[in-house]
Amino acid sequence: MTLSCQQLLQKHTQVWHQATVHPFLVQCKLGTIQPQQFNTWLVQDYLFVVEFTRMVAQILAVAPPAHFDVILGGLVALKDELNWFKAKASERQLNLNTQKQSTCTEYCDYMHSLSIMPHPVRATAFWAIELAYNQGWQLPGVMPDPYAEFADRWGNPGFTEYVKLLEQQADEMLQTASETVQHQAEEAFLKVAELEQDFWQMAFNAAS
Ligand code: HMH
Repeated sequence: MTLSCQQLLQKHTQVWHQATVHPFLVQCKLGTIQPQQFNTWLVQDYLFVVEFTRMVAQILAVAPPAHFDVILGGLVALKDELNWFKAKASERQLNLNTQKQSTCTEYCDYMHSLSIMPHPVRATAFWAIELAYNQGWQLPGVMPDPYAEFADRWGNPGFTEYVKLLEQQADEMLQTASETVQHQAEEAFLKVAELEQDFWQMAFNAAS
């Protein structure tokens, strides 16, 4: 039997819930997140997205040409996102030229470690990373300002559609993957889920 993204979500509901539902996001929705917590997330997520962009570029380099359109669209969105992060940081007078916290480093190192994995594993991780934010920022419901803009960036219908296309691409790659590679894809999904939870917790811990 071939593995699919939906099967991963169904098999690991608990870990995925922990990756996408966190007090950090609940407190954004309630408007009670502390600036120090939010700003920590903002700076660390910028540093994460820089490395994530490199990961996506490397995936493009090995993807079948039929997948280029979606991945190139993702890279264009990341170009915009990196500039947007810089604008948001500047509004808040945050310095982006700073060190990664250990959780952020661990996540970035993990993304780089995927470069030696077979393409189906990387496509699955790519989908999971984007789905985590797509669901995470949507699940709490409409957020108050200034958080609405952040929730919309990853929760908007266009982004949801993009994540569905990434799922189709990952599923297609998994269909012809060996059992070993399918197992590696499942491990990657679980690792992404764990790191997502840790990332929220890292920012949440920045409370004064
Ligand atoms: C930690 N995961 C993290 N940051 C992001 N910007 C994304 C995922 C994007 O989907």
